[in-house]
Amino acid sequence: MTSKSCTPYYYRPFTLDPLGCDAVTIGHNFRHYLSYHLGRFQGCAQNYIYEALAYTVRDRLMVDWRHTWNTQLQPGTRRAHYMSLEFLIGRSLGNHLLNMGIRTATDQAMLDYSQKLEDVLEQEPDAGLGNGGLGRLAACFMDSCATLRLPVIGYGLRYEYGMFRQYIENGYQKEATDHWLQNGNPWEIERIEYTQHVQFGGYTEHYHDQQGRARARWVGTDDILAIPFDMPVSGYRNRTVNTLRLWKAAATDEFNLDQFNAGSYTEAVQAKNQAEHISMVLYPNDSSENGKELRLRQQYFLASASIKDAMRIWVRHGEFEYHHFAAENVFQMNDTHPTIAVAELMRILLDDKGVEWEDAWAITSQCMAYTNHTLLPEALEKWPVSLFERLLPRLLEIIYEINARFLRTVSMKWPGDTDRQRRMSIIEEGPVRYVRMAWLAIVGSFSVNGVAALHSQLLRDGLFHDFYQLWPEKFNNKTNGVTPRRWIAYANPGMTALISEHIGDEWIADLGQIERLKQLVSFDNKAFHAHWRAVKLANKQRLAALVKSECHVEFDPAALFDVQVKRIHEYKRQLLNVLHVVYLYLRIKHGNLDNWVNRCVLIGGKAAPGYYMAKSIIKLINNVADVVNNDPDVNGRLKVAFIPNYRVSAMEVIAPATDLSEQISTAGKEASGTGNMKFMMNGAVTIGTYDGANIEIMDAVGTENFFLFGLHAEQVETLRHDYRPWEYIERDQALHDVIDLLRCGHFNQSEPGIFDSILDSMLSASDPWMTVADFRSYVDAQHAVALAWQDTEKWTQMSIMNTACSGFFSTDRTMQEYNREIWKLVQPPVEMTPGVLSPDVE
Ligand code: 26Q
Repeated sequence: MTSKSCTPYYYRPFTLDPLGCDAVTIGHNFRHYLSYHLGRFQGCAQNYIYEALAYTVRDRLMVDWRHTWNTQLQPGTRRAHYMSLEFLIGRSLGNHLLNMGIRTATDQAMLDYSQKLEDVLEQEPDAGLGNGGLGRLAACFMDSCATLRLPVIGYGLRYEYGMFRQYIENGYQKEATDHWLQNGNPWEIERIEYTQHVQFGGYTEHYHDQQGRARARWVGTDDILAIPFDMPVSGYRNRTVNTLRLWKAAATDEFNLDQFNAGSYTEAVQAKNQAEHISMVLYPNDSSENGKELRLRQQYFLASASIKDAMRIWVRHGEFEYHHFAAENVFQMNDTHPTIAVAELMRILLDDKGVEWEDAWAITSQCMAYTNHTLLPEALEKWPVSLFERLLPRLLEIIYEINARFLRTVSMKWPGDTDRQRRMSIIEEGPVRYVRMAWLAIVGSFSVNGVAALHSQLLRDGLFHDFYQLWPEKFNNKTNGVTPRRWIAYANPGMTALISEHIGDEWIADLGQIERLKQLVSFDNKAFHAHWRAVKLANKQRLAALVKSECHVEFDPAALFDVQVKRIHEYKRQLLNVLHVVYLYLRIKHGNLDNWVNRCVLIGGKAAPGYYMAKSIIKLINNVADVVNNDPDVNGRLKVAFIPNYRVSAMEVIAPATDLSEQISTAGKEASGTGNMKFMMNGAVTIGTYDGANIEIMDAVGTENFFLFGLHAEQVETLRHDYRPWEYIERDQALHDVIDLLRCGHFNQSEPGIFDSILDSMLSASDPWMTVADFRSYVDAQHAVALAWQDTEKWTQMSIMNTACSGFFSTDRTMQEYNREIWKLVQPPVEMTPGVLSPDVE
C-alpha cells in the first residue's frame, strides 16, 4: 500500500507554473534577472541587458526542454546521436525568440526598458565552434531535427576558444583568440551528474575470465573527466526543445590527489591544466596541423564520452540486453573526425560488457553511419600508428583485429588481388605506418553518404570505388540543406513578411510551399516586384553600413552586389574572382564601358593560419581593393571590399543583401557548398561551376536563372594530363593584360614580388585548380550577368525564381531523408505539456 505521505519528497512530481510570454511579464522577469541575479541596474553595460534577457528567454524553454528530454528517454525510443567535432551555432537569442513566437512581445518589453531589441541581440557573441560548412551544417541539422520533432541528440566539444578572430593589418590576415565564454554562456546548463571518464595512455593486459574466455583490459591509464554542458535547441513553434551536449575536459580528483599527496601542489595544478587542454581550442582546418596529438585526443575524448553517455541513458532507461543496442541507437559521424567511435564502441562491448567479437561487431556496424564531406585526397585523415600505440593502445589492437577480419573478406571476394588489399587496408604501410580513418569509418558503418549528388557519385566512382564494389548497398547521397528559420525568417524579416503576405506563413516549417511564389513571377505582378526590390534595397543599405564600418569602403546600394564569402582555399578560387575584378578595372582604365554595370564586389573568409597561399590571396584581394577604390578613374563604377572576420552573424546580414552569389570552385572539388543555398533562398542569382550542389540548384531553378560556366569535373580530370595554362594567356588578350598587370607589380608597388607564388602556381602546368582555364568562360558569364542586371524587371524575376525554387534546400528535407533512409526514428506523439506559451501573434 502506498500513500501520498510516504512518497519521498524528492520523488513527488511537481508542475511548473507556465511563464507568461506577454511583454509585461517578460519585462518583469528581465528586470528581476538584471537586478536580483546579475546585480545590475538601469544604466549598466549592454552585455548585462543581453544576459538578463537570455535568462528570461531560457526560462521559457525549460518546461518544454525537460518534457522533450523525458519523451525521448522513453524505453523503446530509437535515438540518433549526431557526433561532430564542430557545431557552428552562431547566436541563439534571436533564434529562440523566432522559434517561440515571442519576438514582438520581447521587442515591446525592451522598448519599455528604453532598449532596442536589435541592439541587445548584437551583444551576443557568436558561438563559433566550427570552421565553416561542416560545422554550420551540424547546427542547421540540429535546428531541423527539433522542428521535425526527431529524437536526435547532438554531441560535440565545448571549446573554450572557438574559431579564431580574423583582423586585417596592412592587407594581411592576423589571428586573435576568440574567448567566447569570457562573459559566461547563459544558454548552457552544466550537468556534473553525468560526468564520464575517458582513458588515455597506459597498456593492455590479456587474461582469461572465469569462463575461460580470452579477454583484454586497458590499464595504467591517465583518465580525464568529461563534463557535459547542455544547450537547448528549440524547434519552430512546436513545443520541442532538443539537446546539444558539449563536453568539457577536466582533471580527475584521483589524478590531483596523487600529486597533492606527493607534496607537489604546483605540479598538481599543472596536471589539471593539461587535462583541460583537450577542450581548450578548436583546430582550424589546416593541413599543417595534420597528425597533431591534441587533435586525436579531442576526437577520442568526444567519441568515448558520447558513446558512454548514450549507453548510460539506454541502460538506465530500460535496456540491458546489449544485442538490442543497435535497434535503439544510431550514431551519425560528421566526417571522419569522430570515427574512432567505431573502435571505442567495440572496446566497450568487448572489454567492459563481455560481448563476443562477432556480436560486438554486428552491433557496432549496425549503429554507425558516416558522412563524407571532402573529395580532396590530401584532406583524408590518417594518424601515425605510433601515436595510436602510445595514446590509445587498446583501440589500436581492436583496429588491427577489425582490419585483419576485413582483409579476409576482401581476399575472399578478390583472391590473390594483393594490390587491392594494400589499397583497402585500414593500415597504410610504408616507412611511417598510418591508420586511415575514412577506411575505418566505411568498414565500421552500415551507411556511407556524400553531401550532394555529384559528390556522392564521385565517391562511388573514385575515392571509395573499391569499397563501393564490395558493399554497394552502403553508399547513398544526402544533399545538404540549410535551415530556412535562421537563413530566411530570422535573417531576412522584410522578405519573410512579404512572402507571408502572399502565400501565408506555413512555408517557414514546410519550405516546399515556397514554390507558390512562382505564381508571382510574371510581369503583371508589378506591385509585388517593386516590393521585392524595395526589400532587397533595404537589406543592401544595411550591408553597405556594415561594409562602411568594417572595411571603410562605400558601397552604393543601387549597384550590383557581387559576393563571395567562404573559407579561403585555392580550390574555391577566390583568385578567379580577383582576375575578373582586375579585368573590370582594366576595362575602366581603357574606357571600354559598353554595357557597364556598377558593381560592389565583396569577398570574405578566413584562411587557415598555416596556409601560406590562402593568406597571400587575402593580401592580394586587399591590395587590389586598395588600388581600385582609390583610383579616381574608377569613379564609383567598381568597389571592392574584404570583410574581416566572416562568421555566422555576418552572413545573416550578407545573404539577404546579395544580388550575385559566387560559387566558382574547380569542378569536382566542392563537395556541396551550403552558402550557395543561403544566397539562393534570399533571392540571389548564382554564377557557378558545374560542381557540388550548384548542379542541383541549377536543376531546380532552371538554366535560364543561373549563370553556369567552366569545365565540368571529367573535363578537369582529362585536361590535367596535358594542362598548358600559358596557351590560354597567349590566346586571350584580356587574360594576358590581367596577368601582365599583376606581374608588373601594379598592386604591390611597395612590396615587390609578394604575389609571385600566386602567379607561378596559376601559370604552372600542375596547377590543380586550373584557374586560367576557366577565365574566358567566367568572364563571358559575368557579361551575361551584367546584361541581365540592366533589365531590372528580368533580374527581379530571376531573383524571385531563385527563392521560389529553393524548397529542396531546406535541412528539413535533408533530415527527413536521413531519417527515412538511415536513422529510421519515429516522431513521438504530440501531447501538450504544462506551461502554456502565448499564441503566436507574428
Ligand atoms: C582536419 C584535421 C585536423 C584539423 C582540422 C580538420 C578539419 C576541420 C574541418 C578538416 C575539415 C573541416 C571542415 C570541412 C568542411 O567544412 N567541409 C565542407 O562541408 C560542407 C558541408 O557538407 C560542404 O558543403 C563543403 O563543400 C565542404 O567543403
